Amino acid sequence: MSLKSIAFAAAASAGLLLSLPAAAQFAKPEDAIKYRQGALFVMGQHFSRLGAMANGRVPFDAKAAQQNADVVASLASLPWAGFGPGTDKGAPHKAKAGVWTEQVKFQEHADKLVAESAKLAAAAKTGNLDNLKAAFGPTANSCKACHDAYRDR
Ligand code: ASC
Repeated sequence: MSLKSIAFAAAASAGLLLSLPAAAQFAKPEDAIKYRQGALFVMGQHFSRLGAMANGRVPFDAKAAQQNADVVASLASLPWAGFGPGTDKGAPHKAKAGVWTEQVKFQEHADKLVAESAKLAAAAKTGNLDNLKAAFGPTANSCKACHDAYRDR
């Protein structure tokens, strides 16, 4: 295979992934539901560890903060593909119908988390607790705003 055709194949498969309906990336709706729940769960675990530092419940560890924030920022863009059409059923979950009826607003919440968690990771990289604290609140608010609007209690 020539370099050119490899590049073409790579671009084509990237384009295909982007253009496929999200549900089509999963074998079945249950997989999409588990995927988004898994990504959100792992993110929550690492975000809580940051919260413990930001709120003074555990001592600040700059390296751990950076690692946790990097995980959050890396995972922040993942869950949303798991909310594609047809993934409102197939396994137990707490997502409200608005996820599928207000896709633009839901996506805005997702984008907000991606943006805030990128700032959080940049803040953690400075190794300064005050920077971490300043970036933690807005990120937590983006979690909470979406949960309030789109997650059942
Ligand atoms: C967390 C976590 C969330 C958010 C949210 C912020 O640690 O798991 O969902 O923070 O509680 O308000």
